[in-house]
Amino acid sequence: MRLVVVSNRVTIPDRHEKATAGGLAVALREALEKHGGLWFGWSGVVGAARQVREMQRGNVTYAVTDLSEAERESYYLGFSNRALWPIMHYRLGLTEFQRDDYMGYLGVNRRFARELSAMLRPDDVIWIHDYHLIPLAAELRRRGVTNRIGYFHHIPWPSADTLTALPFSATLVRTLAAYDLVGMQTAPDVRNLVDCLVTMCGAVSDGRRVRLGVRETAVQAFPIGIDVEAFRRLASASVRQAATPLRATRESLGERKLVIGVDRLDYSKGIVQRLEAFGQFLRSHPDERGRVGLLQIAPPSRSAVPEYAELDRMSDEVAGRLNAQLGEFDWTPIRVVKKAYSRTALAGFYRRAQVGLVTPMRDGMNLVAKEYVAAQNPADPGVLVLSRFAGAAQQLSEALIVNPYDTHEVAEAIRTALAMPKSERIRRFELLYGAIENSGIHWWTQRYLDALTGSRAPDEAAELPPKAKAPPKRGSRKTDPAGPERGEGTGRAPGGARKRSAASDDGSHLTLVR
Ligand code: ADQ
Repeated sequence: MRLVVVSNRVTIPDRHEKATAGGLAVALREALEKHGGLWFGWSGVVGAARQVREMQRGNVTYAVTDLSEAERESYYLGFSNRALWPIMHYRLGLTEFQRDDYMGYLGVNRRFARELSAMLRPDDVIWIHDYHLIPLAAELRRRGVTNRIGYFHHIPWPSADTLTALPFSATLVRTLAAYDLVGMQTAPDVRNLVDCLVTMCGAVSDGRRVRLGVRETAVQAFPIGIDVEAFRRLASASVRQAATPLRATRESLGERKLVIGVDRLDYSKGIVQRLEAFGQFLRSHPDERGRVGLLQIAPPSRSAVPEYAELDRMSDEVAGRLNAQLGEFDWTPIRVVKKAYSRTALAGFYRRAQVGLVTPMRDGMNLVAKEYVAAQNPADPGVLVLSRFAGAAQQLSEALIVNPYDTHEVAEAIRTALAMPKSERIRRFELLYGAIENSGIHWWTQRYLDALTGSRAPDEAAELPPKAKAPPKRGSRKTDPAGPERGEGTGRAPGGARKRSAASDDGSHLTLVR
């Protein structure tokens, strides 16, 4: 079999084979290398050239196509990011539907199908990613493609009640029946999608398989993970490096504690609400003033969409107001940094922070939550505060789970996290680490492909990860002892086992460019 991956954006690795992507892109690339493969999608370039360009890297072909300005406007900015993204995140008020955008979305999917089908071989297994490309399999089937085709949906799937507000939603949902396997992040997403297929399209389902007309589609949850070991090693390494932002942060913070937020600047991530919650925490607990700071790292994304430009302005405004109200001449409570950092620097920031504040209003999974856990020092770990509306909350129940709409609740969770005794922090960390380690990115890729290729029945393949190994033993912490000064970077996991790392410091920030 040859693997064909399709995603909205394709980033071609540079000639020096230096990785230029986050965990998901690296894992997909590895799967492509294992089977030999083709990665197809938008080059990221807007221009007149409409020919597919192919580049060979080892046994993987990267095939990219440009979008015209009109296609970018309608397919990408319009229907994908002004209609589908908000409605899938339950933000009906922000959902803007334009018929022309929808037509442009269908048009690009049709064109992708035409270009891709010309490159397909009979033994190809096709794996399509994300909401930009929902109708792609239906368009491929229309062209006579009979290969196995899977889809993975990286963002939440809303209830039928919500989705029906989107014009043509039933037509769009129906196109999912063209897939052999549809993967979702969580069990609630699976339930919502199956319900949509049944109530909006008249499908018949046993909850896991959906029959619509002559086609049968498996719908399963495959919670995405990270390369835990690789990220842990990056975090250890970052502590040893001399000129890292981490070192500068340590110098500028001194003994002060650090709360960290890391997100694309996106309204689904709850950044403004998080800043307000931190302000509330300082107002409710004046004794904490001057002793702790919030570092919010938020590189802008999709700036051409007005809601994102507005969020950019609002986050500056709220941080400025809170700093003016609560700051002192020698202490700034909130720092908002709008740039992307290397993975090593990011891992170092996570490790330095006593609290990871991950409070999206809705999120398919949220990999930052998992990265924060992976980066902790097992002997003196920080505490994860996590929104109940992140898919990750389904797995990471030992985090402090909060409702991000409740500013007071988040504020109190920050207080609880900062005051948590070390023994309790270690207990929670060990359980969280076990959870992410047992459902890492390689597990995810393999399980999905096993289910898609039929080498394992979909139900079985999507079962929960192997039971968490026994939590790392306390004694093993001497392999990764407390504090950067005390023997960081032994190359060992909390459990003490030496493992191979697949990571490198790649300087990029997003998993798949959105
Ligand atoms: P995203 O919405 O992009 O992904 P997330 O899962 O948190 O959200 O992944 C973001 C990635 O970007 C993380 O790996 C993070 O480290 C990185 N990143 C963010 N800010 C950065 C910065 N300033 N510098 C460097 N790196 C930065 C979508 C869905 C999620 C789902 C993923 C994967 O919205 O719910 O978890 O896909 O399926």
